[in-house]
Amino acid sequence: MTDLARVRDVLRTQRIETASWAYANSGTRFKVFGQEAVPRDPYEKIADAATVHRFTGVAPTVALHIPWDKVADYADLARHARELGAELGTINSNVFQDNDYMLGSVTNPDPAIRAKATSHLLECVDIMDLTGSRDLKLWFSDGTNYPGQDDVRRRQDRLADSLAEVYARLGDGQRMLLEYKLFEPAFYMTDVPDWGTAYLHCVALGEKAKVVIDTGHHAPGTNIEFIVAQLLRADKLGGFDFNSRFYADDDLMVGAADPFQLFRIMHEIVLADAVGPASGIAYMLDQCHNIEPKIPAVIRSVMNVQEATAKALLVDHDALRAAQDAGDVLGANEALMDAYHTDVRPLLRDFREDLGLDPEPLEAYRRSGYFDKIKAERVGGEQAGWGA
Ligand code: LRH
Ligand code: MN
Ligand code: MN
Repeated sequence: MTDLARVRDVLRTQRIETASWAYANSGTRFKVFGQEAVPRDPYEKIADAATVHRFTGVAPTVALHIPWDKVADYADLARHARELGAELGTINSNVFQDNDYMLGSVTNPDPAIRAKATSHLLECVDIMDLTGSRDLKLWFSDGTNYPGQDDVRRRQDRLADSLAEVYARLGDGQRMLLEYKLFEPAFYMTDVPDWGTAYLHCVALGEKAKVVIDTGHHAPGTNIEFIVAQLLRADKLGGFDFNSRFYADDDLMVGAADPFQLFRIMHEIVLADAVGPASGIAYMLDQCHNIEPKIPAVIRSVMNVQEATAKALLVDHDALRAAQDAGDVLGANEALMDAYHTDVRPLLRDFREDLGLDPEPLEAYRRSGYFDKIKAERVGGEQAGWGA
């Protein structure tokens, strides 16, 4: 039997990081629909992230993206976050929006362009020193569009050299998280396309290098929880970029397209006793809210992760193990599905009340008047967008 008090204890340790770009305008290559009251600078993005934390109680940190969140004084930005009850989190690098990177960044055939890309990654570590961030997250758009365009192995060597230079710059307590993505913007071959490639580079670098699983970066039908289990075994799971996909890298709200997949992922995490920060696994949202209101969408996403986690915590592990060991296929499946079908919303309402929060974060946010306040305040200036 599962003890509900234990479920709540574990949930209390869970932290979910939100992304600064989730609060900015975003869209597709066809159209970006601007929304009212969108932040105009990193300070306002952090204010929105702090608001999500105020109503959920489990999302204190916000990930920054450099240069989208470039400021003159990062220590001041960190102070601003603390004043609002939040903290700065992961630093995301950007070597994909400069004309020089058309043929790649750290894998580019031109050594001068590779040096430029590596120096940006090093600058991100300098910023981490100022913000107190633990993690540098690296995602590379590098790849080729045509067979023969460049030499696959030489590109891997160039990538390894750049990563090694940045790895050597990491301070005590700092980590490098390497994110993979199957395709896009490169279409024939991506230089870090899968967890195996990311894993090989991380192993070569050392224990401060870990793999990030972005749930939207796989081929349809990929068994992501298998990858989770494999990286957990190897102690190489650095974190998640949570989101949902229907077709490609859709960046929709986590748990919206496939809540069952999210549950299966969290089941592996619970089995490894890795829900809380002590595991060193970072739980981040990497989402874009193109047509829905952004702050409520982030609150909803945090709640979706909590619901999947609560269900995973309700799995009766004794019954599951007994059925597995007895070769009872249906019994084992039932042990898992029983937990998945449980309505955990009452449990989470109690959990929030225990934390001194409103049991219904979305309603509480709507009642709070925060949106009207920022609508009145954020007049003039230019709204931040994905990429600005
Ligand atoms: C690219 C990506 C990556 C993040 C984000 C800004 O696919 O989703 O995960 O760095 O863009
Ligand atoms: Mn991502
Ligand atoms: Mn992505």
